[in-house]
Amino acid sequence: MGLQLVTRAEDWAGRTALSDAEGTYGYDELLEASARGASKLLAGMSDLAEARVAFMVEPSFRYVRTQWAIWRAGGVAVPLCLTHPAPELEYVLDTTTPTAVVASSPYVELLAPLAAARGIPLISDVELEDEPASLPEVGASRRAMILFTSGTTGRPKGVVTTHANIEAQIASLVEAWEWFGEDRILLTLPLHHVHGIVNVIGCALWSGAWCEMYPSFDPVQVVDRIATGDLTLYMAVPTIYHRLITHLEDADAEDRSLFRSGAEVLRLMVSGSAALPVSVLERWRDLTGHTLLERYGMTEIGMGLSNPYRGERIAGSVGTPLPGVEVRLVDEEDRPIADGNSGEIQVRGPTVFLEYWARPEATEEAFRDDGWFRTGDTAIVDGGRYRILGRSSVDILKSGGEKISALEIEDVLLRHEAVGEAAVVGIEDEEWGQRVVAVVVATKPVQPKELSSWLRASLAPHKIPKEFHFTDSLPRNPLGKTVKPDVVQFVTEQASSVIES
Ligand code: MCA
Ligand code: AMP
Repeated sequence: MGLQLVTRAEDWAGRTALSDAEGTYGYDELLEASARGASKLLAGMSDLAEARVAFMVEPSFRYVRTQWAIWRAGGVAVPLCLTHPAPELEYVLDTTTPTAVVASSPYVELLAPLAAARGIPLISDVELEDEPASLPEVGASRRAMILFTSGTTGRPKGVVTTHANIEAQIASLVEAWEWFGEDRILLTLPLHHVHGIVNVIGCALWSGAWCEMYPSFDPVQVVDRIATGDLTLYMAVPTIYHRLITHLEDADAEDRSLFRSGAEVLRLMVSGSAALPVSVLERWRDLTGHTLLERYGMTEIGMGLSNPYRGERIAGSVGTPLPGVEVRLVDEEDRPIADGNSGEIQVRGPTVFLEYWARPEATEEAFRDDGWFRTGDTAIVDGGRYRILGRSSVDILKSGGEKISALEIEDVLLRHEAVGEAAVVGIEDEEWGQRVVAVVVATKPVQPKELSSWLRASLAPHKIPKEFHFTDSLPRNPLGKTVKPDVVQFVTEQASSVIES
């Protein structure tokens, strides 16, 4: 049957698929360019047979061409995070052992020595084309993509999804949110996460719609673009809506009114990847007339729960299971619990990922025998609708929609010669959801800036604590484990004497 995104695109010939800073591209151009890209990657072979291909390309037509080229050649797409420093990129390369790396010009300098050291050929994204060759038949059960996500133990895990998983994730959202060919969506999200890859681009291209791509989020650009009234859909994380609100509240009345008229044309605005504060939902409604549709998802499952497209959207609720997704709440013994009690969310169905890349024990640990995936999120069902209460681990933080492991940051901090003990916590924050904060017991004098630079050399910028606090000892339980809630309290009490990083 072949890849459904590709076969469906053949039906959309003549329609616009994508636009970016460099131009506007039809579905036929995407098909042609990705076939040529696949031929380049195949280099005379008949099938990449699930070989991994890593790529570092900004959100653009060139990104989608590369992704489709990898898929059409039978490879597994490994999109790299554009803000990762060398050590994080090396970790992904060493974990996934790609047979090729594709990079756009801003990233060649950083990637070239890393690829060369591993004997991996590096291909410039503009050179990803060759005379069209015969392309392999790629079955839906084959591995399609690896996305990295932080866990409670060790380094980030590679979440492997098959083409069937991705197709099920897209089909579920297309049905629930009534995507159609006349839709036009603005992408302002990074493309190494499900949110941007599946919910925005995947659904648009599946539906014959038009996706406009910006390389990154800029509130001025987004407000101006929405104000034109050309768009029908927008999707973002709560931090982005918070920033748009701040920008609009500072704008003059005429600009706000222009924006509102453009916003009224949109048929749907979605928020997800982190809890949407009720205040953001309400301020956005005042500014636009839109009640944001909040939904719940996870890299491992795609989207699981959603407020209704038609019908009442309830602030603080993430709604009901999406089409094709089974959801249940269980207690510590995995026994389903009765309505009105809180429990862990477990999810089952075709949208749920295949495995953690090269981590069989982690995969086994993540699933119950009967196929239920353990999300680690707790929720309560109220009148049939789910409300997220939190996560079972205090060491997993969410900042600006990015999942961050406190333990990963602590590990790097503890390698600094002046750090004796360290605890990283998430502090409730209006803009970021949770603000990453480090509490350190120093063995000799050290400035926050030095610790910040130390971390920055190894970790992505969003993982760098926004604040450092110093103390003589960390609160610990009788087993010697840091008591994180007490650390949070210490930070909150210290708020008046904050030392900015
Ligand atoms: C950037 N910074 C951050 C974050 N992003 N710090 C904490 N948390 C973040 N998420 C850092 C920058 O490196 C910079 O630090 C400083 O904060 C200010 O940067 P700024 O330019 O203001 O930030 P930005 O580049 O505009 O990014 C903010 C953002 C971005 C637009 C909110 O974080 C973003 O696009 N988030 C969405 C991520 C996403 O798609 N998540 C979905 C995953 P410095 O100057 O010191 O370097 S979850 C998912 O896919 C599941 C399935 C789901 O449910 O959706
Ligand atoms: P990620 O690992 O980046 O895929 O992030 C998935 C996690 O984000 C989930 O396990 C939840 O903890 C959180 N999340 C996603 N959507 C929501 C939401 N609407 N409300 C609260 N938390 C959410």
